[in-house]
Amino acid sequence: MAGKRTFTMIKPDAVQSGHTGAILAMINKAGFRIVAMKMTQLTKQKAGEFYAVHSARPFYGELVDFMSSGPVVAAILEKDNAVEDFRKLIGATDPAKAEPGTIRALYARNVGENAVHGSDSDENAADEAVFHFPRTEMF
Ligand code: DAT
Ligand code: MG
Repeated sequence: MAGKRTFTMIKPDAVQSGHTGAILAMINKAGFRIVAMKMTQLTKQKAGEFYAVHSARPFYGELVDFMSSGPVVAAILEKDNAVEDFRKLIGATDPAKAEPGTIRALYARNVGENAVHGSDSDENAADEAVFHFPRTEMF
């Protein structure tokens, strides 16, 4: 399955603003199949583990607080070249630098509250998928 799957979360800002449906429509229109999906709220502990790679960064505390501040929609997505194509669909981390028409250009508030997560490699996509979903909830 290398290259076929990525992991995403619609982040608390976008869920709270009512953008979940529009973002899922963009994901489907771009040709991704939903393999797993749920609405859930991360504990601070779980948000901290998910973003552990950023623990030395100055924004880590803010990131963990934000990601645990409200519900997210977590999903596994399938498509050829899923990781790279999804990163293109979401746009740059900072919405001010994101290509027009990307999910972040349309819906992100700022570099911290940026509407969606997308995995950055096949290996991380697989790790992030099993961090959130048991195999029995992947279809
Ligand atoms: P991405 O989400 O595009 O993969 P990343 O992995 O570099 O970006 O960072 C993870 C998250 O951390 C990002 O979505 C939002 C937050 N973040 C990154 N850079 C930031 C900054 N300069 N200030 C505040 N939050 C930041
Ligand atoms: Mg990243």
